[in-house]
Amino acid sequence: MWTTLASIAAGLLAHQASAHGGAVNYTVGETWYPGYDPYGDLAMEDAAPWMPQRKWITNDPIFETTNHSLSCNAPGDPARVYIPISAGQNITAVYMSWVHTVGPMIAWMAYCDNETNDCETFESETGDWFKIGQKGLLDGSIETGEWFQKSFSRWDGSPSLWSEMVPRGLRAGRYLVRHEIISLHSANKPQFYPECAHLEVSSDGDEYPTQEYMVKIPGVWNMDQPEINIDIYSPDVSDLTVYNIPGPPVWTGASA
Ligand SMILES: *[C@@H]1O[C@H](CO)[C@@H](O)[C@H](O)[C@H]1NC(C)=O
Ligand SMILES: *[C@@H]1O[C@H](CO)[C@@H](O)[C@H](O)[C@H]1NC(C)=O
Ligand SMILES: *[C@@H]1O[C@H](CO)[C@@H](O)[C@H](O)[C@H]1NC(C)=O
Ligand SMILES: *[C@@H]1O[C@H](CO)[C@@H](O)[C@H](O)[C@H]1NC(C)=O
Ligand SMILES: [Cu+2]
Repeated sequence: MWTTLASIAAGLLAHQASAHGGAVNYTVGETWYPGYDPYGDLAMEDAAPWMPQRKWITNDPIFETTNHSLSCNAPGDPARVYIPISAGQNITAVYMSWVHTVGPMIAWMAYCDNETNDCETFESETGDWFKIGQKGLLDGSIETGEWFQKSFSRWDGSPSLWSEMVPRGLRAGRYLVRHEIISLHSANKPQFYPECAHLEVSSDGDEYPTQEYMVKIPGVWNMDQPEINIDIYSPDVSDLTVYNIPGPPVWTGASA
């Protein structure tokens, strides 16, 4: 049912028309899992029994840190299957023609914490979200330096890949995974690009992060945070060579 690498490049090239972007596929090992294409056949995607991604219908960013769609985008309807993955494996999000260059990228997970551990009935806003990985400023200065957000993009429409590891010791169960790109090229007007998928994690581990790693989304970001409400062109910011990614520390598990 799932395709492998050979067939993908042509499909992604067709998507360059729209600006902004988002995660359209996931990979685990050699297996590709297609997600929503907001400019594709939404009726087909809504009916697709193989859909592992929560629904999103536009490439446009979310601008408000309090927006109720910040957790899993809009409209955020639940996925219908889980991507199988083992603790310690990488989940890779695939973007089409990502065009922005400045700002952090953060991968999050949240346990679908209800009676049946069922992500299909789980409201993403109620989740206890923890970071599993993040990528920021790799080299140079905030305004003109090399951010992962710039370097991961292939620019020619071929798949742009972003991998983070599901922490090795994480206990088994069904989780949401959330890939968030924050773009900071507009002064004091941050843009949030989140997409979520459903994961079925298998594991021999029994670890779970403590409260200091957990946040609600929305909730984690606000316009009092200097790393979020930032003017990258202002003289006291543009030449800085350190950008501290805000939010809780990344949880890698005790056996990382
Ligand atoms: C990637 O996702 C797009 C958009 O949903 C889809 O058209 C394409 O077939 C997917 N590619 C693979 C290899 O799954
Ligand atoms: C939240 O973001 C969505 C998607 O961009 C947008 O359609 C909606 O108007 C926003 N809601 C509020 C309250 O700003
Ligand atoms: C799962 O949790 C959500 C709250 O996030 C709740 O609305 C839903 O009814 C729960 N489903 C089950 C089966 O417990
Ligand atoms: C898995 O993800 C980590 C974190 O980004 C990365 O350092 C590592 O190279 C990835 N491994 C593979 C095999 O992709
Ligand atoms: Cu954009």
